[in-house]
Amino acid sequence: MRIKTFEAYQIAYRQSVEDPEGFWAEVAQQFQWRKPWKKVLSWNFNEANVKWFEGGVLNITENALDRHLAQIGNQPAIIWEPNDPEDKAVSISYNVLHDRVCRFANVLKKHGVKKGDRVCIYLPMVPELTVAVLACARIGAIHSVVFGGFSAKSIADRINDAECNMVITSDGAYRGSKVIPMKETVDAALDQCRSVKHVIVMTRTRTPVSMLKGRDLWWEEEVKHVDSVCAAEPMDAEDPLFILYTSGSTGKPKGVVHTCGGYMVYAAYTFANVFQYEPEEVYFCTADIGWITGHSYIVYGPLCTGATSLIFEGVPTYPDASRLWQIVEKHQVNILYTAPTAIRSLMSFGLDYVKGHDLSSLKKLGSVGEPINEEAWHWFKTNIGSDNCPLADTWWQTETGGIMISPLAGITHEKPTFATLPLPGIQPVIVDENGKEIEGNGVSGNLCMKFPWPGIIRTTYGDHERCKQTYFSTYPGMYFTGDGCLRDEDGYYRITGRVDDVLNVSGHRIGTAEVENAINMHLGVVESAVVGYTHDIKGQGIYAYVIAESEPEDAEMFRKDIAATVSRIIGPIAKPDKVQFVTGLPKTRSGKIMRRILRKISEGDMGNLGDISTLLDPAVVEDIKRGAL
Ligand code: 7RM
Repeated sequence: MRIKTFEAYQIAYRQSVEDPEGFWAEVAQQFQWRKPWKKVLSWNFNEANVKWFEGGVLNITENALDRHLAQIGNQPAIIWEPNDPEDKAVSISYNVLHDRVCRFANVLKKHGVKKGDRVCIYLPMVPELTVAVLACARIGAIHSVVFGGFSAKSIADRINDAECNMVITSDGAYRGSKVIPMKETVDAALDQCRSVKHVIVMTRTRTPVSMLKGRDLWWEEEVKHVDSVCAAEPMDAEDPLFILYTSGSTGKPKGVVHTCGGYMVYAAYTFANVFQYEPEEVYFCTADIGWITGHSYIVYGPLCTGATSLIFEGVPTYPDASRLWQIVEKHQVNILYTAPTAIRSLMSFGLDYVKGHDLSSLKKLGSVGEPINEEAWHWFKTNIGSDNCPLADTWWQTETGGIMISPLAGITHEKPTFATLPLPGIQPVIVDENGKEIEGNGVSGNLCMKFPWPGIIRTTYGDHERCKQTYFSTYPGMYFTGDGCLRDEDGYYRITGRVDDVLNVSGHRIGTAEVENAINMHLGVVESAVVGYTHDIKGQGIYAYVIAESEPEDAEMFRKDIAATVSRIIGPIAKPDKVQFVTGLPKTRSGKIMRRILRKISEGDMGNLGDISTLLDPAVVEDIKRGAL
């Protein structure tokens, strides 16, 4: 299962293409199953149907916890670094984590949560978040983690879509110098949710909260009164494990569903191989568990590998821009997995923040979330990795469950800005606009997958048709990623970014339609169009063109009101960076907004706007150009 040389990678890759079922069966055998599977794979991309390890029975927490207790029960499973560096870090062994997960699983059961029920988790980056996630998995409840930066309305939409009957949250959250009220936000969300029977509240900030009799429960109180034994629920390989909402080019975020067997195999296999994890290494992923990177590479992948996973509560710039390097030194971190936006931000503070920190424990680096530019790649490699750490630029998506295209650290030859080669089991194809495969090297186009892998999305919760439409209908017979890419002369892949209306702002995935809908909810807004533009630190910034009912008297104030509205409707991560008031939008005769033109203008690229012959009213474009920010 572990690949140690490039030749071994080539052999594994060939085998995975020639005999995918044989290949994945061998990988899956390394895990603990209650019952073996009957069929490794059945699939039909036209119907968006994929099943792995059918008939197999397992519980992922037995693989993440129980399986390790005899050998490494006393090894830290989690090291937790709090927001405030003066506060004490906490180390939680596999034994203790097992105990806490079982207890909390019993709390969930006691309050009526059953296999198949949906549980919404809205927590800061504290060990309890991992405990809550694993406790759900222990009893077969489907967790839906909502990132702590989302608004009450976003939480409500997600709770209602999945009809969650339980919410797990905290009184508040520490994030840098801020204290964020979490329970208050949940309370506001719950005004619009009827399915929720109980809310469990963990104490973090001692922020005053209103606890509703009969509904709300204190975490600390509840865990006192339960048993520490909780048998793991036997799960079919294709039973859902979790739902994670992610933005697309249209409509509200979709609930991406991953299932127990395939997801586990894929998350753990990719973790062990990409990072070449060795026993006792300390691994630090800076993502939030509210995103897929946190699910797969803070919780499930590392724990199913018996790794030590560091969880950081705060932000890289608090108390100052040296915080990550302090953490690396303090906990002797061996593997650091972070995002280009974090690297660019820390880069901008200068090397003084890096100097003076002993980073010699670092052995391997990783990057994820967006294309990494050449400057950031070299800065990370040289100044953080001292030019002797491999750097894995890992390309993947919420929908893929795990890393798809990436170097194996220290094994695959690297090229700056290239995600390099597909992992074993992954069969990428590049297609043109007509869906025709472009073969050979030195080509570019849209990135698709022509064969399933165990971590592939199974459905979008409650709406399978949407899953089919979004991922399997653009290019029939293939999974469409939404990304553009090129394959160079050596067959190496470089992902160039989204080709649809999805933005990537500081590694956060945001749909332009979502932001437009939020802006349009503001009083006095007639219509809006949102595009992404190149931003030095965030990767992309949000540029909104807004038609106001009447010319705003105080444009600056109106901009702030719009930002506040977006914050309220989606969350602060979706606030537009620029708002330009316009009198019209460039539309085709059939009424479609020509975003291509708006994108060019937002980049300051006014000269050549391309073909504008289908434009209804060219004068609109001249107006917008004149007012460009
Ligand atoms: C893991 C994650 C997915 C989108 C994806 C890409 C972009 C992610 C890279 C990347 C270039 C990378 N899941 N993306 N990693 N682009 N190189 N190494 O980010 O669902 O939130 O986003 O992110 O556009 O489609 S995600």
